[in-house]
Amino acid sequence: MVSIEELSAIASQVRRDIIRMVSSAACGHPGGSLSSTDVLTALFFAVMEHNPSEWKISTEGQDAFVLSAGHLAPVYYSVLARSGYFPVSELGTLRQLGSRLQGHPSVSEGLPGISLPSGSLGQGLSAAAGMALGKRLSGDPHKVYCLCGDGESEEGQIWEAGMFAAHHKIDNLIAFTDVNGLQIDGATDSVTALSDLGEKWLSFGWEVIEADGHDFASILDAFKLAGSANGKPKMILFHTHMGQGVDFMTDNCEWHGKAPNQQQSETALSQLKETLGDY
Ligand SMILES: Cc1ncc(C[n+]2csc(CCOP(=O)(O)OP(=O)(O)O)c2C)c(N)n1
Ligand SMILES: [Mg+2]
Repeated sequence: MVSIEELSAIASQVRRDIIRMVSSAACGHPGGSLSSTDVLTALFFAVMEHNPSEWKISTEGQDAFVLSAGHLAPVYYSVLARSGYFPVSELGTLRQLGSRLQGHPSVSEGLPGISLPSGSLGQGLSAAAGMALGKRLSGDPHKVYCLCGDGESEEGQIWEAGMFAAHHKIDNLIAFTDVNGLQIDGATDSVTALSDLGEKWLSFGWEVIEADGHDFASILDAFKLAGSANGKPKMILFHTHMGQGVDFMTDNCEWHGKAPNQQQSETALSQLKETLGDY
């Protein structure tokens, strides 16, 4: 079992990866990648049943993960590489022509660990619901995890998936939302208010769990609670801060989709401990 100290060390390295990748690509999405780092680190290193060396695109026989908020590709690529899906050195190719690490996850390049392309917001949760139903129908007892953004939850298709999953009692679907309160254009409340997101999911027939997305004990408890087969799909609302770990990016939506320059990158890296070695 991975300890909370180990998870925190991995998360620090993942945050360094994100800064270095986005900075060398000179574009990309650091803000939401940093807000969802602790949750994805816990998921990939302490929660999901997965075996990178035996992974196949069908995800058969393993838990599956879908990044519905596809712009969070940097954190996704880092946790995949650090889990052993592909060489960590490949992180340096983010957004380069011909790279397997496109700006948004793509399956055509054959990057291990990615079973679904995403980036057009709202679609991933529908696909995850279908994948979870498929696992149930084929007798695969594994779960499907899906990360949504709170700004992404302003998309209508999210709620269509919500109705579908509740109707079909897809209880092996564990969705979670990075509730950082911000999106590309500012506060989610000022763009299209989500009001009480927990009440909304409850009214759609989902089990709702709320947790602190920067506290590993709270994150692990939430995933454990979400593991029960009670006939309901699960939505965990992880309360987070955009840009977490880097002081000048924290709670600032300017960093939703902008790369730090060299000096900003050095400042950011000086605030994040190197724990597993840079790529
Ligand atoms: C269908 C669709 N509409 C618009 C966009 C452009 N877009 C990319 S990210 C984003 C905001 C997403 O907000 P959130 O999910 O909260 O992510 P965060 O800013 O927290 O990283 C938007 C509008 C898109 N990718 N897909
Ligand atoms: Mg957001």
